[in-house]
Amino acid sequence: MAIEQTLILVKPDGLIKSLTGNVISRLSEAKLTIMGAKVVRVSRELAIKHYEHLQDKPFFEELIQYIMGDVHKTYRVLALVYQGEDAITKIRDVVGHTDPEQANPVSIRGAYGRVTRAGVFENVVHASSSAEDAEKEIKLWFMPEEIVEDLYPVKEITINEVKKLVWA
Ligand code: DAT
Ligand code: MG
Repeated sequence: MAIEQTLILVKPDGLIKSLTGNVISRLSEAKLTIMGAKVVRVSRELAIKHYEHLQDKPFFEELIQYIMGDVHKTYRVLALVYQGEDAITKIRDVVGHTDPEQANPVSIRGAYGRVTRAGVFENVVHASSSAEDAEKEIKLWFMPEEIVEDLYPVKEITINEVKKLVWA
């Protein structure tokens, strides 16, 4: 068994239903270590990159609108990085099947997810499905400084004349 990292997103349906605490409690059953956490307003660009592999699916546009928060009018997701032995499988077990109707009722998606009449899986959470996906997704959602340890190799760059917001 290898030490793995995994990206978990509590999607907008999870936030609007106030399920964040429940989800984190359930994730803690996997006995992993939390490495990063933040609330993100998802841009269309980020949504498309995250679901790149599904762009030919008929439900792609609905999926993008769902993760961006357009469906639930709540424009935020909670992004979490966990690390530990066999992290990807352990988290996927707690999270459950992609389709909430097929998910084990005691899994997060089985307990809290639903399928809309239009056939969209509102399944509350995302969890990485392989080590390759996890690396791609963690690098997409987090900067190195937002994670408590360098999970992947980093490099230092110097950026000149970059505009940045600071507190006024
Ligand atoms: P997972 O989120 O379990 O890794 P996935 O990567 O195949 O599943 O798909 C990403 C999301 O797309 C999934 O959480 C919900 C949606 N989705 C997948 N298959 C679907 C389908 N057949 N109908 C509707 N939504 C689907
Ligand atoms: Mg997936």
